[in-house]
Amino acid sequence: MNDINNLTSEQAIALEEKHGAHNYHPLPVVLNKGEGVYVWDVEGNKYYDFLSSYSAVNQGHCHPRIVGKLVEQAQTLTLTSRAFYNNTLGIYEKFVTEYFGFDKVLPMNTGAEAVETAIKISRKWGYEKKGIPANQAKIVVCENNFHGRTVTIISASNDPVATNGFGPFTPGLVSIPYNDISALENVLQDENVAAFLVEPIQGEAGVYVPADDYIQKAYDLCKSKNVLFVADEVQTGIARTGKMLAVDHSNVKPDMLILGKAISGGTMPVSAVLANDEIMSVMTPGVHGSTFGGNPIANVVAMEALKVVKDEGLEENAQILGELFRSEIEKMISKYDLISLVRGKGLLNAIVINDEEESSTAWNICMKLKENGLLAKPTHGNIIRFAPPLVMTKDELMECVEIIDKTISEYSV
Ligand code: IF1
Repeated sequence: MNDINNLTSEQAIALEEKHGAHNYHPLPVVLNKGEGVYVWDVEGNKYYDFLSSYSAVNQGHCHPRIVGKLVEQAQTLTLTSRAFYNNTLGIYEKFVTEYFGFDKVLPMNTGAEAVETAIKISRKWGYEKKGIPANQAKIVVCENNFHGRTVTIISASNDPVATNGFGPFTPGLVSIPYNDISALENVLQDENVAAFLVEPIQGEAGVYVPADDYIQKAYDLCKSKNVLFVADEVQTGIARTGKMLAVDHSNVKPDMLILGKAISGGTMPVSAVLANDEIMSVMTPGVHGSTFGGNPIANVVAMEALKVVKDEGLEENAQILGELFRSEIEKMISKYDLISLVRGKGLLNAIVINDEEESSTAWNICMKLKENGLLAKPTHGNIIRFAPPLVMTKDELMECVEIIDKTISEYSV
């Protein structure tokens, strides 16, 4: 019964129900294989993966080059801790800082860890470089943000599901409306603000793309007030929005860049915080760290994953296929009342279902999409995120469009 290779979906779900914490409500599909844009369930059914593990498998599932480096390093040296040097970390640090154009990188594991790291660096910079009085530093965030699940990060959240029952919360996090320049201007009157932490596109909130000039104006405001502009590109980065970074659409270079997810091609937890020396110099020996941060497997995997993005032209592919996808969905909007709008950039898109947020329509549509061979999941209530791997071809995308059209038409009758 408990043989990984002889498990039915029902058995797998029952095991998780009995033995696992119930902090998720997954779609009832049990996957056992992934390759490129496809995943398979334990009964052998094949699906297009239109979630990409929330933009972690931008390079496609089990990319042979990335997995090859993982296996090779895993058979050589997996972990040294940072108590000692190793032959991969310096090479990786040079590679990734030159790749994104920063002086230094602080390697971590999960996205949340990288966000926490950026918050710590911002505060320490605020005290030591900006002269903010001790323990008075403020970090400005946006309403409806998603930056992770730690207590400090949810202290910046206005989502009751993410916060209820987890207090007391970390002080010093100030929330303003997203895509509202005057709100940012007002809050930056406070001289104790050390940083503005922002998603260039709010993913979990429902793929909210701000006004074209929002990021640029926000950046300029921060610079005028000696406030760090910190971009959380954990979900929008690594070519997802049609450029290497979502901030590239605004020609903005953040003071601090937070990466995660697809920096490893979805093979293992790898994250990073990048900044220039004036900021990163506040991180002195012993002030911060992590057992697995910068481990040899992560280092070689991340280098290969980032090379694949450029070698396979994933930025341009995401840009082209994203425009095609949105134009095809726009045709459906004119055909069906069920879809009220589509929004996104590159291959980070979402459709809004024409029903109450509390309705189960979006979920039911995702269940029908599954029956028709495509996996997607609602974000909040009536919004369905569509984010396939960036290696998808035009023909594969058009097949997915047909599946979505068929599903919506079936559902609309
Ligand atoms: C889950 C959401 C997406 C992120 C941004 C930091 C993190 C995330 C912009 C933290 C992580 C993941 C978490 C994952 C589902 C997914 C997600 F639905 F939770 F909100 F993508 F929108 N910054 N997002 O999107 O990175 O610690 O997870 O590595 O199941 O919680 P992490």
